[in-house]
Amino acid sequence: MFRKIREIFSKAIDKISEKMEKISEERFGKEISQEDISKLSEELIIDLVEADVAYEVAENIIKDLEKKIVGSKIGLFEDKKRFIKDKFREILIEYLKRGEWNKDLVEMIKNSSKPYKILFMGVNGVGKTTTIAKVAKYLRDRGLKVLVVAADTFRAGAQEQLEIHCKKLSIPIFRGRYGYDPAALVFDSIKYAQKNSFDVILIDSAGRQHTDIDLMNEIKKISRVSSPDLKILVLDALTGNDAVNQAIEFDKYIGVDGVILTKLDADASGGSALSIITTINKPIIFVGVGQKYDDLISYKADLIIEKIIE
Ligand SMILES: Nc1nc2c(ncn2[C@@H]2O[C@H](COP(=O)(O)OP(=O)(O)OP(=O)(O)O)[C@@H](O)[C@H]2O)c(=O)[nH]1
Ligand SMILES: [Mg+2]
Repeated sequence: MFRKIREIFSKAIDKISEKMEKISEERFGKEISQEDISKLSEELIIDLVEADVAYEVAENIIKDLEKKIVGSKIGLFEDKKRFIKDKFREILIEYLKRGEWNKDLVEMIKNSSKPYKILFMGVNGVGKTTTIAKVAKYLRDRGLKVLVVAADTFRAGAQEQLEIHCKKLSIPIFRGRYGYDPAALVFDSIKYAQKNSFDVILIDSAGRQHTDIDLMNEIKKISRVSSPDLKILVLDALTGNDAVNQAIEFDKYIGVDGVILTKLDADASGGSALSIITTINKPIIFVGVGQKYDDLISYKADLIIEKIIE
């Protein structure tokens, strides 16, 4: 997780602080100029882009760094490494905080009328079904009565896949026939949940490309019929910058309240995750960090920064 990005920042911190050490010795009491660091800045942008950070994100990070250090005077005895590290940390924390949700899902569900409805959507294979199983366990373990709704009536095996998860977790599932209108199935499931006083229903939907108008209209219909309390877009950290387009399109069609970013554990570089978090302009509710049910954590900027800056 974030291994490559961590190496890049660590190398950059070393190089920039060495340069500052030299400057403080050679030109004691002088300010750091743009010229002093422009070559190192360029190198860092290239390294970040090669590690899948979107160009604009890399450029913005560097610009912010330059703003913070150009013009500053570095004392001979000051700890330069500490100084640069702190600057990077300040910048990245500000970027990563943009993704924080700052809400308590369990409290939201408890304080809402029953059932609280959560719709999960996203492109094929991003991890919707697995994530639903994780969220179902998370909520059940916190005392809520959870119903999982298998509204993927399209892909062969989709219902059974979810059913296997639910069996393992002893969580009830609402199923339908393949080929059945998913919007109608969701409508039925809500009535069932009301009758049986479930606190929350988690609706799994079929994977769909954000460019497929028919399927986007279908999810729009599911959303209209069920009027979810929370619409979650599941994004795969490995998708790279296309995830940003997915977020824009799903938001345009259906509206996205929050994101779950999966497969952070499989993203050795971390560059694409960093770009996604800082550019989609949506809160990240959870991140997926593995294939086990407990591999789901609430997103916090502090948690990510620890992985990026040693
Ligand atoms: N390493 C890792 N793998 C994950 C994570 N989340 C999901 N996966 C894996 O990603 C693959 C696809 O997961 P699914 O849950 O079937 O994805 P989906 O979005 O429901 O797929 P469709 O219904 O076909 O669109 C599975 O092999 C999961 O185990 C994660 O956080 N980390
Ligand atoms: Mg699925």
